[in-house]
Amino acid sequence: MPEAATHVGSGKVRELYELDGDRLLLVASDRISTFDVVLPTEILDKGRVLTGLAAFWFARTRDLVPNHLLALRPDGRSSECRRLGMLPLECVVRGYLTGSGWKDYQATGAVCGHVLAEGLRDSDKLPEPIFTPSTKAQEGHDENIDRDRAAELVGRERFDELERTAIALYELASAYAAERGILIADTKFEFGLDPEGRLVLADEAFTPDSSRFWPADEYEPGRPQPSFDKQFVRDYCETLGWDKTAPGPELPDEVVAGTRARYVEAFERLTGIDFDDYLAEPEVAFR
Ligand code: PZK
Repeated sequence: MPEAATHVGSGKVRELYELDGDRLLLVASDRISTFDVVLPTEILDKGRVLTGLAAFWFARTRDLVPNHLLALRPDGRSSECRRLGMLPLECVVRGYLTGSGWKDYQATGAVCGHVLAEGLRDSDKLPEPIFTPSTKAQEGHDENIDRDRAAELVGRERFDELERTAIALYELASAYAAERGILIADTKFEFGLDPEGRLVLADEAFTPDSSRFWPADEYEPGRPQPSFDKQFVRDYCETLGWDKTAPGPELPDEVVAGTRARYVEAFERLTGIDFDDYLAEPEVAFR
């Protein structure tokens, strides 16, 4: 890198650097997490798949909401982004009932204040997608909150705008993905504000790390669904009797290869772009 970049943050598998006063560099590694633990074995090109997928969705949703992406770097895993004032909400949209939504529903019949019909099963499709914001936890899991609490954090008008925007994004992407054999069960967005106070989509969008991708041809409500991308890793880990605390296990070559193939398959199905073409010229792929 010609310019000096100060490290300003870490996600589980991504790093964030400051380029200058108004630009950040988001770098996606090939690390993979399962059961909330980052494993010691990397999945070759996973960071490039996720970076390319996010760039694809940013291009496809720019008429709905502006986003922070300025440019992809030639390495295919680094994105130059506009620096924003981030809003303190994880903006989750659920089209299917699973994960913490399923847990909350079983305990209370509701998710983040959305009272749902009785008798729903794990992984059932919801009649309408619901906006279920959570707060960013410093460590551990984000905490689901109800609409009033979320509106306190960002203001009522901004909350309404976030809800409308997040649902519209989900409807666009989930319909598109479903036609290509991938169900997006739920997804998480992060938004920020530009200096004029306009809402801007930040972070990543509709990647398998920010969303649950399910293979449509195996969808069967009433049980947990296989993960489109991580199921080989989970299945392998389940054979080990691993207690799911760090450090996680090394993955054998077949599991790495099968998992890489699933990431590449998701990329190609969703974008319609040959992954090798993306690798050759990342910045050209989505023009
Ligand atoms: C920002 N994060 C979380 C994500 C990390 C950390 N465009 C932006 N402007 C200002 N801040 C952020 C962003 C974005 N995106 C995002 N923390 C700050 C995060 C990924 C990796 F290390």
